Amino acid sequence: MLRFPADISPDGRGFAVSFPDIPEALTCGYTLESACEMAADALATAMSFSGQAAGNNRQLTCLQLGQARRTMQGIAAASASGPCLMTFDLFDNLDDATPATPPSEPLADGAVVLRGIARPDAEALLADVHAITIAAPWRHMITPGGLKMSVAMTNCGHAGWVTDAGGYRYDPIDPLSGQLWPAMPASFRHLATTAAAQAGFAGFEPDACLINRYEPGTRLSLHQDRDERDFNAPIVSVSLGLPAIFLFGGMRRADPPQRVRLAHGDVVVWGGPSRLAFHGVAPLADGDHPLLGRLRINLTFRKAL
Ligand code: MD3
Ligand code: FE
Repeated sequence: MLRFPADISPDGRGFAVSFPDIPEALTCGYTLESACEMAADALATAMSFSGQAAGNNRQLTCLQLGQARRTMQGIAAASASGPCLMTFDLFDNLDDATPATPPSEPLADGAVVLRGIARPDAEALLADVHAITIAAPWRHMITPGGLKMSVAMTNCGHAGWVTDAGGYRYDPIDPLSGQLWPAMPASFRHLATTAAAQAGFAGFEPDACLINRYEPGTRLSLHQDRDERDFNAPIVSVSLGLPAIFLFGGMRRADPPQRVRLAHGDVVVWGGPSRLAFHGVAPLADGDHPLLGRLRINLTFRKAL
């Protein structure tokens, strides 16, 4: 029987979950449930991208993974609310326990996760994304260093974020079409302003939305968002489709990042001191989402101008 331990996270505020022999699957979460979900994702990623290098654990089937996640969620729901040290069996049958996902979690000073709040709007948002990509198609931009980004991007609003040999900037014109970027749909603006207000940023008026498309294996390396004029305005991010492990670092590139699972419908408001933190996205694990199949789409709302 495969066993794995749960422990108090290094910062003492949440939980850490690890698998024997799979160091990539060590994850921390604010709740045991989120730590377990992330561990299951990290395990899936390790299996998809690291082959069979490190032993039997990588040969778990997808079916077993689903079962593992349900079991871990069940244990999380059944456990006492305080941090505890424990070891449990991966395939214990605890499927009856229904975990309650907390509605919002403080991630860091100024950063708030609003779990699932975009779910009811997801279909409408995706229809709008589709319409935007007819006028402003997905493209893989080139970094100033000459590397092609693995994440495909487009924009809407009064300005779009672009990168090419000349550097990073916001441009009112899509360089691909020579036309203005498509207008920001009402569905986008409404979600962004509502989420910002819930997180304490009433009056946030985004003028730019960068739309990122991830396929399995694609990633966004650690960076800061510094191309906007006013760092006092927050950034609102909306995750749709396959879940991702978001890497949330500190003010220095070398600060070790927290791993935060962002799933379909999760909205995060990044303001205050977190606004200039280093952050990125770990290589996307493969999966099959009911609305988006093998894709993750992320919207980031910004006050750029
Ligand atoms: C924390 N996008 O587009 S969204 C980006 O999932 C970007 O596509 C990621 O980083 C994605 O620049 C992460 C979450 C996010 C966005 C902007 C931030 C977190 C942030 C800016 C400052 C701090
Ligand atoms: Fe960013």
